[in-house]
Amino acid sequence: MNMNQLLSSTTRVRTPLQRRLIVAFTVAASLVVAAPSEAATCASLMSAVMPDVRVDLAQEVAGGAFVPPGPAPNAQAANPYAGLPSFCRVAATVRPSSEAPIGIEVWLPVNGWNGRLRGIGNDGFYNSAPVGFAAMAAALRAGYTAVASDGGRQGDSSYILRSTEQLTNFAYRATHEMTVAAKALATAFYGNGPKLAGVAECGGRGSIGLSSVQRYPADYDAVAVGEFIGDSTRHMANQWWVWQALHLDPASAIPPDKFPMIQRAAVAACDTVGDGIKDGIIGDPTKCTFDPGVIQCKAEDGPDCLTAPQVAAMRKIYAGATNPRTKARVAPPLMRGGESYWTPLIGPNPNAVSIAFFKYFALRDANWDYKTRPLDFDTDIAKADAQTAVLPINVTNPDIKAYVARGGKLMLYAGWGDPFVPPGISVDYYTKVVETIGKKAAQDSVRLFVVPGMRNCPGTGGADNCNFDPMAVVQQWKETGMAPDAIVAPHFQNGKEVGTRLICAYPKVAAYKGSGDAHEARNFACRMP
Ligand SMILES: [Ca+2]
Repeated sequence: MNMNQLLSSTTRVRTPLQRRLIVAFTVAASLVVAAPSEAATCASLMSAVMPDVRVDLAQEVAGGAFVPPGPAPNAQAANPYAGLPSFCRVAATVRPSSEAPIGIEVWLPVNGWNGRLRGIGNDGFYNSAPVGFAAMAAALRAGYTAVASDGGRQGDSSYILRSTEQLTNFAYRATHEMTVAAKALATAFYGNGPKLAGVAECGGRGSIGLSSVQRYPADYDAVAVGEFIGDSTRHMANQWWVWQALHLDPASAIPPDKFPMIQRAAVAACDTVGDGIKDGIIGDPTKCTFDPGVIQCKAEDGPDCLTAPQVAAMRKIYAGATNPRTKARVAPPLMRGGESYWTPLIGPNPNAVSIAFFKYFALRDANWDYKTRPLDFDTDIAKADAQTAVLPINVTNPDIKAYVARGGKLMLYAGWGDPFVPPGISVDYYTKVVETIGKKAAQDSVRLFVVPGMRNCPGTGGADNCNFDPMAVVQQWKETGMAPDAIVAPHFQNGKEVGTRLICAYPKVAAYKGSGDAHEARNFACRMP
């Protein structure tokens, strides 16, 4: 297939970003390999002097020789370190405060550095997590100098009650410190610093991109954040809203095997909404008003219908978390058309992270028991909003003027099918950013892509997915100056490639042109809804 044919005729230059990804903007990709001027040896980085930083290890690792600390990986699993190119490994400890050290790792390719730095996030929102070695290995393999941290906090979420310093580390300081150190080490090792610093993370790790953009605008130049975890209060509130709608009254519980049936009914009602074609995907679920009353059981309960209390629960979930006193919206809802993805949220027990969030971050009450005192969507949300422990974790500041003024690019993306974080949270943040920095600056520097049918992060797995590389998209944008207004990505269903999809920058929606194969992106155009 000629991928160039997939782009609209208005696109001037068509160059694949990677094997099968095309972005609808002009690209002039050239891989510039940094030419070291006064390079240092790896071992000499042991004596690198940086404020509050102690270098613990600076060692060249031969190609294929890296073995991560800890127990040996499962022999059956793919080894992410197999055949890794040789690199200079630096491990260091940053001590911005005596009680909360931050462990960092910086991996610098010995040969073939692409001249760029890639920051890797940490998974320790709930329980502390080690440095993400596998993600570092993937970045190194692609030619980047990679940097990651251990988050600078220890143990489970109860640390919030004990250590403001650790919270500060995890919320933003660890990312900033590791980035400053990595740039200094790259400059020392290669003789010149990175020409571009990028972050592309999906899910919990994505907060490193947003904390940098909002608080340290000079740290990164190209940031892609998927499945916005930047407003934990809203996204955790929605998880409680869903759970309480289904489980406060046992009659409301809906067996998991009914959710695919609910999704089929929603898609049948709204398949042509937004995209104008019956292809099993709701193109614009914000315009879908499917009411679950149409699948209410006429007589007895059965696998293909919902009881009256189950219908009421679904109506609540679709409406979204609401303050019972003021009727104001607390959080955006999960969207129609993604119900079969909701399995992690609908079971008998609430998500452990949502328990930890309200117990430790928001209510600061280690004894809070949701079984005896359900979450109150008036007073408890007010408490969360006033809770200073939550504020640094919630990276919701829409004022990113300093970041865009120095040329930084921000790409946000989400899936309309996301069961964990309502995609409306990304839409809300994007909308506030545009209002705050102005349409012109946003047009130059910010994009949001919300992918129909996608669960949360791009890839090849799941019932429906699009496989695009956000790092490649935002990096090309920064390096060429041409903003991506659409992405053409390989489309996967149940792990099988079925064609290509056009993904439009919000608020535009990919609409079928009226003829041709619905599995081909070229038969769609981006239109205002
Ligand atoms: Ca459709």
